[in-house]
Amino acid sequence: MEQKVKEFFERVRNAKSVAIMGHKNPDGDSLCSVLALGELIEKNFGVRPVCTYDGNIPDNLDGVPLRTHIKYFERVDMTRPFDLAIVLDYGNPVHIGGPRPIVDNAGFVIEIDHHKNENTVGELCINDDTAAATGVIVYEMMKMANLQYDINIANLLALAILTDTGNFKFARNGRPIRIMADLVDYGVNIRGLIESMNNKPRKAVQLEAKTAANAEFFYHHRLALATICKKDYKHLDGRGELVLNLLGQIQGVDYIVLLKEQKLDQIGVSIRSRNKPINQIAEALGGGGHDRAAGAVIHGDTLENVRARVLELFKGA
Ligand SMILES: [Mn+2]
Repeated sequence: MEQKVKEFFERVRNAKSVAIMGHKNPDGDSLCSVLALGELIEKNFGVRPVCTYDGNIPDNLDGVPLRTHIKYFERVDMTRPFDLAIVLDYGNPVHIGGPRPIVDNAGFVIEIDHHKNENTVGELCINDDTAAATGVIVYEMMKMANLQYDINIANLLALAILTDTGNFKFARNGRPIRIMADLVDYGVNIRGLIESMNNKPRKAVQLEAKTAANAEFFYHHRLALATICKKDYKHLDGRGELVLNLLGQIQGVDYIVLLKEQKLDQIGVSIRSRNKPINQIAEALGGGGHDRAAGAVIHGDTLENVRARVLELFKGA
Protein backbone atom coordinates (compact mmCIF):
# COMPACT_ATOMS: atom_id res chain seq x y z
CA MET A 1 0.00 0.00 0.00
CA GLU A 2 2.69 2.47 1.04
CA GLN A 3 4.57 1.84 -2.22
CA LYS A 4 1.42 2.43 -4.24
CA VAL A 5 0.64 5.63 -2.40
CA LYS A 6 4.18 6.81 -3.07
CA GLU A 7 3.73 6.08 -6.75
CA PHE A 8 0.37 7.84 -6.69
CA PHE A 9 1.83 11.11 -5.43
CA GLU A 10 4.80 10.76 -7.78
CA ARG A 11 2.35 10.51 -10.68
CA VAL A 12 0.39 13.50 -9.41
CA ARG A 13 3.57 15.53 -9.00
CA ASN A 14 4.51 14.90 -12.62
CA ALA A 15 1.07 15.54 -14.11
CA LYS A 16 0.13 18.85 -15.70
CA SER A 17 -3.53 17.96 -16.09
CA VAL A 18 -5.60 15.75 -13.83
CA ALA A 19 -9.24 14.64 -14.05
CA ILE A 20 -11.03 13.09 -11.08
CA MET A 21 -14.39 11.33 -11.09
CA GLY A 22 -16.45 9.01 -8.94
CA HIS A 23 -19.48 6.88 -9.83
CA LYS A 24 -22.62 7.89 -11.70
CA ASN A 25 -25.27 9.60 -9.59
CA PRO A 26 -22.68 10.32 -6.92
CA ASP A 27 -23.53 9.69 -3.28
CA GLY A 28 -21.83 11.45 -0.38
CA ASP A 29 -18.75 9.24 -0.45
CA SER A 30 -18.26 9.52 -4.18
CA LEU A 31 -18.85 13.27 -4.37
CA CYS A 32 -16.93 14.24 -1.25
CA SER A 33 -13.95 11.96 -1.93
CA VAL A 34 -13.61 13.48 -5.39
CA LEU A 35 -13.81 17.03 -4.02
CA ALA A 36 -11.44 16.29 -1.12
CA LEU A 37 -8.83 14.67 -3.36
CA GLY A 38 -9.14 17.51 -5.87
CA GLU A 39 -8.55 20.08 -3.16
CA LEU A 40 -5.65 18.11 -1.64
CA ILE A 41 -3.95 17.95 -5.02
CA GLU A 42 -4.45 21.65 -5.67
CA LYS A 43 -3.24 22.63 -2.21
CA ASN A 44 -0.18 20.40 -2.18
CA PHE A 45 0.86 20.09 -5.81
CA GLY A 46 -0.35 23.32 -7.38
CA VAL A 47 -2.37 21.63 -10.15
CA ARG A 48 -6.09 22.28 -10.17
CA PRO A 49 -7.71 18.98 -11.16
CA VAL A 50 -10.92 18.90 -13.16
CA CYS A 51 -13.51 17.20 -10.97
CA THR A 52 -16.44 15.81 -12.94
CA TYR A 53 -19.60 13.73 -12.51
CA ASP A 54 -22.36 12.07 -14.49
CA GLY A 55 -26.02 11.72 -13.55
CA ASN A 56 -27.51 13.68 -10.67
CA ILE A 57 -26.13 14.88 -7.40
CA PRO A 58 -28.89 14.60 -4.77
CA ASP A 59 -30.23 17.90 -3.41
CA ASN A 60 -29.28 16.91 0.12
CA LEU A 61 -25.62 17.24 -0.90
CA ASP A 62 -26.10 20.79 -2.19
CA GLY A 63 -24.42 22.19 0.90
CA VAL A 64 -21.18 20.19 0.86
CA PRO A 65 -18.01 22.27 0.89
CA LEU A 66 -16.58 23.17 -2.52
CA ARG A 67 -19.70 21.81 -4.25
CA THR A 68 -19.11 24.19 -7.16
CA HIS A 69 -15.72 22.59 -7.87
CA ILE A 70 -17.35 19.62 -9.60
CA LYS A 71 -18.61 19.98 -13.18
CA TYR A 72 -21.19 18.05 -15.11
CA PHE A 73 -19.22 15.96 -17.62
CA GLU A 74 -20.69 17.68 -20.66
CA ARG A 75 -18.99 20.89 -19.54
CA VAL A 76 -15.51 19.38 -19.39
CA ASP A 77 -13.12 20.30 -22.18
CA MET A 78 -11.89 17.00 -23.59
CA THR A 79 -10.08 18.30 -26.64
CA ARG A 80 -6.75 17.35 -25.09
CA PRO A 81 -6.24 14.15 -23.13
CA PHE A 82 -5.49 14.45 -19.42
CA ASP A 83 -2.09 13.36 -18.15
CA LEU A 84 -3.80 11.61 -15.30
CA ALA A 85 -7.33 10.31 -14.76
CA ILE A 86 -8.26 9.28 -11.23
CA VAL A 87 -11.40 7.20 -10.79
CA LEU A 88 -12.80 6.89 -7.28
CA ASP A 89 -15.41 4.73 -5.58
CA TYR A 90 -16.80 3.34 -8.86
CA GLY A 91 -17.08 -0.41 -8.18
CA ASN A 92 -17.73 -1.41 -11.75
CA PRO A 93 -16.52 0.13 -15.03
CA VAL A 94 -20.11 0.69 -16.23
CA HIS A 95 -20.68 2.97 -13.24
CA ILE A 96 -17.81 5.37 -13.90
CA GLY A 97 -19.25 8.81 -13.41
CA GLY A 98 -17.59 10.59 -16.26
CA PRO A 99 -17.04 10.29 -19.97
CA ARG A 100 -15.19 7.11 -20.87
CA PRO A 101 -12.86 9.01 -23.29
CA ILE A 102 -11.31 10.82 -20.31
CA VAL A 103 -10.31 7.45 -18.88
CA ASP A 104 -9.51 5.77 -22.20
CA ASN A 105 -7.35 8.63 -23.51
CA ALA A 106 -5.60 9.65 -20.29
CA GLY A 107 -1.83 9.26 -20.09
CA PHE A 108 -2.25 7.18 -16.97
CA VAL A 109 -5.24 5.90 -15.01
CA ILE A 110 -5.38 5.46 -11.27
CA GLU A 111 -8.26 4.08 -9.25
CA ILE A 112 -8.97 4.38 -5.57
CA ASP A 113 -11.84 2.22 -4.42
CA HIS A 114 -13.31 0.26 -1.56
CA HIS A 115 -15.66 -1.90 -3.62
CA LYS A 116 -14.93 -5.52 -4.42
CA ASN A 117 -14.07 -5.20 -8.08
CA GLU A 118 -12.58 -7.81 -10.40
CA ASN A 119 -12.87 -5.62 -13.44
CA THR A 120 -10.51 -2.76 -12.69
CA VAL A 121 -9.68 0.15 -15.03
CA GLY A 122 -6.64 1.57 -13.23
CA GLU A 123 -3.02 1.03 -14.19
CA LEU A 124 -2.36 1.77 -10.55
CA CYS A 125 -5.05 0.45 -8.20
CA ILE A 126 -5.24 1.66 -4.63
CA ASN A 127 -8.09 -0.56 -3.62
CA ASP A 128 -9.05 -1.72 -0.16
CA ASP A 129 -12.37 -3.44 0.33
CA THR A 130 -11.95 -3.37 4.10
CA ALA A 131 -12.20 0.44 4.03
CA ALA A 132 -15.66 1.66 5.02
CA ALA A 133 -15.58 4.46 2.48
CA THR A 134 -13.36 5.73 -0.29
CA GLY A 135 -12.97 8.75 2.01
CA VAL A 136 -11.16 6.46 4.48
CA ILE A 137 -8.56 5.57 1.85
CA VAL A 138 -8.14 9.21 0.79
CA TYR A 139 -7.66 10.24 4.43
CA GLU A 140 -5.04 7.53 4.98
CA MET A 141 -3.20 8.53 1.81
CA MET A 142 -3.25 12.15 2.90
CA LYS A 143 -1.73 11.19 6.26
CA MET A 144 0.82 8.83 4.73
CA ALA A 145 2.08 11.60 2.45
CA ASN A 146 1.89 14.19 5.21
CA LEU A 147 -0.20 16.53 3.05
CA GLN A 148 -1.51 19.91 4.08
CA TYR A 149 -5.26 20.01 4.54
CA ASP A 150 -7.90 22.39 5.83
CA ILE A 151 -11.37 22.37 7.35
CA ASN A 152 -13.09 21.96 3.97
CA ILE A 153 -11.09 18.83 3.25
CA ALA A 154 -11.71 17.56 6.79
CA ASN A 155 -15.46 18.13 6.43
CA LEU A 156 -15.54 16.46 3.01
CA LEU A 157 -13.76 13.35 4.28
CA ALA A 158 -16.06 13.26 7.32
CA LEU A 159 -19.13 13.49 5.03
CA ALA A 160 -17.76 10.65 2.89
CA ILE A 161 -17.38 8.47 5.97
CA LEU A 162 -20.76 9.41 7.47
CA THR A 163 -22.51 8.57 4.20
CA ASP A 164 -21.01 5.16 3.61
CA THR A 165 -21.07 4.03 7.21
CA GLY A 166 -24.68 5.23 7.65
CA ASN A 167 -23.42 7.48 10.44
CA PHE A 168 -21.19 4.61 11.69
CA LYS A 169 -23.90 1.95 11.77
CA PHE A 170 -22.12 -0.06 9.09
CA ALA A 171 -18.59 0.37 10.42
CA ARG A 172 -17.04 -3.10 10.43
CA ASN A 173 -13.74 -2.05 11.91
CA GLY A 174 -12.43 0.84 13.96
CA ARG A 175 -10.77 2.76 11.13
CA PRO A 176 -13.60 5.11 10.18
CA ILE A 177 -14.25 5.87 13.84
CA ARG A 178 -10.60 6.56 14.63
CA ILE A 179 -10.37 8.79 11.59
CA MET A 180 -13.52 10.63 12.63
CA ALA A 181 -12.04 11.12 16.10
CA ASP A 182 -9.06 12.87 14.51
CA LEU A 183 -11.33 14.91 12.25
CA VAL A 184 -13.46 16.01 15.20
CA ASP A 185 -10.33 17.09 17.05
CA TYR A 186 -9.43 19.03 13.94
CA GLY A 187 -12.74 20.92 14.06
CA VAL A 188 -15.34 18.79 12.28
CA ASN A 189 -18.84 19.03 13.75
CA ILE A 190 -20.62 15.71 13.20
CA ARG A 191 -24.08 16.96 14.12
CA GLY A 192 -23.70 19.94 11.82
CA LEU A 193 -22.69 17.72 8.91
CA ILE A 194 -25.60 15.33 9.44
CA GLU A 195 -28.00 18.28 9.70
CA SER A 196 -26.57 19.73 6.50
CA MET A 197 -27.63 16.57 4.66
CA ASN A 198 -31.17 16.68 6.11
CA ASN A 199 -32.08 18.97 3.32
CA LYS A 200 -34.32 17.25 0.83
CA PRO A 201 -37.29 18.67 -1.06
CA ARG A 202 -40.60 18.00 0.73
CA LYS A 203 -41.90 15.89 -2.19
CA ALA A 204 -38.83 13.67 -1.97
CA VAL A 205 -39.26 12.98 1.75
CA GLN A 206 -42.99 12.41 1.38
CA LEU A 207 -42.43 10.07 -1.55
CA GLU A 208 -40.03 8.00 0.53
CA ALA A 209 -42.45 7.86 3.46
CA LYS A 210 -45.30 6.82 1.14
CA THR A 211 -43.11 4.19 -0.53
CA ALA A 212 -42.26 2.66 2.84
CA ALA A 213 -45.92 2.74 3.87
CA ASN A 214 -46.89 0.81 0.73
CA ALA A 215 -44.16 -1.83 0.98
CA GLU A 216 -44.91 -5.55 0.71
CA PHE A 217 -43.72 -7.95 3.40
CA PHE A 218 -42.62 -11.54 2.92
CA TYR A 219 -42.02 -12.55 6.49
CA HIS A 220 -41.02 -16.15 5.72
CA HIS A 221 -38.04 -14.65 3.86
CA ARG A 222 -37.70 -11.80 6.36
CA LEU A 223 -37.99 -9.51 3.35
CA ALA A 224 -39.58 -6.11 2.83
CA LEU A 225 -39.99 -5.00 -0.77
CA ALA A 226 -40.84 -1.46 -1.79
CA THR A 227 -41.43 -0.01 -5.22
CA ILE A 228 -41.23 3.40 -6.80
CA CYS A 229 -42.94 3.66 -10.16
CA LYS A 230 -41.80 5.82 -13.02
CA LYS A 231 -44.19 8.70 -12.42
CA ASP A 232 -42.92 9.10 -8.84
CA TYR A 233 -39.28 8.38 -9.60
CA LYS A 234 -38.52 11.95 -10.68
CA HIS A 235 -39.27 13.16 -7.15
CA LEU A 236 -36.77 10.79 -5.55
CA ASP A 237 -33.68 12.61 -4.27
CA GLY A 238 -30.81 10.16 -4.00
CA ARG A 239 -31.14 6.42 -3.75
CA GLY A 240 -34.08 6.08 -1.42
CA GLU A 241 -31.99 5.58 1.71
CA LEU A 242 -34.90 6.79 3.87
CA VAL A 243 -37.18 4.01 2.55
CA LEU A 244 -34.48 1.46 3.26
CA ASN A 245 -33.89 2.87 6.74
CA LEU A 246 -37.57 2.95 7.65
CA LEU A 247 -38.22 -0.62 6.51
CA GLY A 248 -35.04 -1.79 8.21
CA GLN A 249 -36.51 -0.72 11.54
CA ILE A 250 -39.37 -3.20 11.35
CA GLN A 251 -39.36 -6.31 13.53
CA GLY A 252 -38.88 -9.50 11.56
CA VAL A 253 -37.38 -7.73 8.54
CA ASP A 254 -33.76 -8.57 7.76
CA TYR A 255 -33.66 -7.83 4.05
CA ILE A 256 -34.93 -4.73 2.34
CA VAL A 257 -35.29 -4.28 -1.39
CA LEU A 258 -36.24 -1.07 -3.14
CA LEU A 259 -37.18 -1.25 -6.81
CA LYS A 260 -37.05 1.97 -8.76
CA GLU A 261 -38.60 2.28 -12.19
CA GLN A 262 -36.10 4.77 -13.56
CA LYS A 263 -37.46 4.27 -17.09
CA LEU A 264 -40.12 1.86 -18.35
CA ASP A 265 -37.46 -0.75 -19.10
CA GLN A 266 -34.78 0.30 -16.64
CA ILE A 267 -35.15 -0.78 -13.05
CA GLY A 268 -32.80 0.26 -10.26
CA VAL A 269 -32.56 -2.19 -7.37
CA SER A 270 -31.19 -1.32 -3.93
CA ILE A 271 -30.75 -4.13 -1.43
CA ARG A 272 -29.91 -3.89 2.24
CA SER A 273 -29.35 -6.62 4.77
CA ARG A 274 -29.33 -6.57 8.54
CA ASN A 275 -28.01 -10.10 8.59
CA LYS A 276 -26.36 -12.27 5.94
CA PRO A 277 -24.45 -10.88 2.96
CA ILE A 278 -26.69 -10.05 0.02
CA ASN A 279 -24.14 -8.99 -2.57
CA GLN A 280 -24.55 -12.33 -4.38
CA ILE A 281 -28.18 -11.42 -4.99
CA ALA A 282 -27.12 -8.11 -6.51
CA GLU A 283 -24.54 -9.95 -8.58
CA ALA A 284 -27.19 -12.36 -9.86
CA LEU A 285 -29.03 -9.28 -11.09
CA GLY A 286 -25.90 -8.00 -12.83
CA GLY A 287 -24.92 -5.54 -10.11
CA GLY A 288 -22.70 -5.64 -7.06
CA GLY A 289 -21.70 -3.74 -3.96
CA HIS A 290 -20.95 -4.49 -0.37
CA ASP A 291 -22.01 -7.38 1.91
CA ARG A 292 -24.95 -5.55 3.39
CA ALA A 293 -25.59 -2.79 0.90
CA ALA A 294 -25.68 -3.65 -2.75
CA GLY A 295 -27.63 -2.92 -5.88
CA ALA A 296 -28.07 -3.28 -9.60
CA VAL A 297 -29.53 -1.49 -12.57
CA ILE A 298 -31.43 -3.78 -14.91
CA HIS A 299 -31.97 -2.71 -18.49
CA GLY A 300 -34.62 -4.09 -20.80
CA ASP A 301 -36.93 -5.51 -18.18
CA THR A 302 -40.15 -4.36 -16.55
CA LEU A 303 -40.83 -3.58 -12.92
CA GLU A 304 -43.14 -6.61 -12.66
CA ASN A 305 -40.50 -9.00 -14.04
CA VAL A 306 -37.73 -7.63 -11.87
CA ARG A 307 -39.96 -7.95 -8.82
CA ALA A 308 -40.54 -11.61 -9.70
CA ARG A 309 -36.83 -12.22 -10.24
CA VAL A 310 -35.96 -10.66 -6.89
CA LEU A 311 -38.53 -12.79 -5.07
CA GLU A 312 -37.19 -15.90 -6.79
CA LEU A 313 -33.65 -15.05 -5.68
CA PHE A 314 -34.74 -14.58 -2.08
CA LYS A 315 -36.56 -17.91 -2.21
CA GLY A 316 -33.31 -19.58 -3.16
CA ALA A 317 -31.21 -17.65 -0.63
MN1 LIG B 1 -18.32 4.45 -1.36
